[in-house]
Amino acid sequence: TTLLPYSERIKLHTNPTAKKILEIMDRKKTNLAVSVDVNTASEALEVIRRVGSSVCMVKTHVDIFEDFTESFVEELVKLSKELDFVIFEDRKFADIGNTVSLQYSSGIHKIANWADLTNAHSVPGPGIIAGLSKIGEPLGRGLLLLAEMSSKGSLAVDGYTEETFKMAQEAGRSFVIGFIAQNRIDKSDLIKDGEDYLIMSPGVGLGAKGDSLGQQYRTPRECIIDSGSDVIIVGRGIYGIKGGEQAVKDEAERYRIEGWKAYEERISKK
Ligand code: UP6
Repeated sequence: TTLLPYSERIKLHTNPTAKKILEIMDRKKTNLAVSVDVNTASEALEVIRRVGSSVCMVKTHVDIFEDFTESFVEELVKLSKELDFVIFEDRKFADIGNTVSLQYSSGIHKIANWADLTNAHSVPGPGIIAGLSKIGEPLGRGLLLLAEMSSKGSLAVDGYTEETFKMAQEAGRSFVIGFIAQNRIDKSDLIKDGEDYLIMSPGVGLGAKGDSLGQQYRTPRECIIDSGSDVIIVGRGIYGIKGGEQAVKDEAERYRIEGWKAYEERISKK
């Protein structure tokens, strides 16, 4: 389905979050997600106000914030409505079903209450999907499985990636809507008629090729055209840009335009 426009893939999904993501992408002409990995919730909100109109999704790691409160969540949800984006908490759950259902619904963060989308490692087996879906599916939330990672030396390759795809396929698409991956892992010989998955790729940058801790960057074009990703996820490349408020806003627009041009080129190959 990589050659289909996002708008034509909406009907291939039943999950409300998957539909919403594709609708926003089509409406705002953006396949950009910004990852706001800053130290405080207040800084994160400032970044979001600057980049919100350029993105389909804002990705958070709320366990990084020193000042997480319920009012952060209220403001984030308000901005998501005003600026029209989906909220993705990059929690990377990785435990047995019972534990993850508690981690997802409870604690300080109560992720299921406000995050449209979250993600999980497949390493514990299908119980992790069952545990999370018990909480998230009735709320219309979506889940991505991590099938590959952007970091050097990742063990999520080959058989692990293939088994992760199969695990998602067996769970059905009412809750699992896609993958964090570096490639189009839903290969044509595996995918069934009418099935569609969203592939979201972190490790995207127009400048540096990596960092000192194993991160590896590819350009938006490499992700979208060469690898067939649907959504590019950019963190430091956008919020870390020097030059103040306007520079962050401009950089988000630059990535949006790059990502959208690549997508238009991809679908024109039909
Ligand atoms: N992330 C990756 N690679 C993965 C999965 N997730 O980088 O395979 C997340 C990181 C970070 C963001 O946790 O929040 O994507 C990338 O940030 P960066 O653009 O600043 O490197």
